[in-house]
Amino acid sequence: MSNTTFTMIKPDATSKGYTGAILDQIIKGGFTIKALKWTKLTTEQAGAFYVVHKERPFYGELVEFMSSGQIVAAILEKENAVADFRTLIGATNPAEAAEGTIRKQFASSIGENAVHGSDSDENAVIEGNFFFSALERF
Ligand code: FUP
Repeated sequence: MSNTTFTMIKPDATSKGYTGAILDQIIKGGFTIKALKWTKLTTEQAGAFYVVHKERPFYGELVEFMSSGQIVAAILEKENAVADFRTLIGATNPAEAAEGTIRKQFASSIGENAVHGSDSDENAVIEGNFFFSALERF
């Protein structure tokens, strides 16, 4: 079990002004921010980040959406970070997300679901390294 995970606040949530409220819930949920970046992905960068989903029918839409606006990327620390963060954000489809979760409150659809959370310790490392150099974390 690792104590770090990776998240992005997605373009739907940044454009609706939810960034502050989402970061507040992440911090109140017991996570420490170890690295933080507000940026925008090119289609090539979004395609590379989600390459694991390349064969899925929603890949094109996902890449287009994730490069359509600003995102906030962060490395988070907490005991049992990957699993606890996925509990905090709720199910991929906000219609199925539990009451009080970030996706239940801020997401509008399975595609535009407000936040990303790594699904394994291994992917948390890969995804954190995608966005942050050693100088940008502590
Ligand atoms: P999650 O780990 O909860 O982010 O969900 P997945 O890894 O299954 O999916 C990654 C992203 O692909 C989701 F955040 C949104 C997008 N997606 C769709 O657009 N349609 C789908 O049916 C499933 C996922």
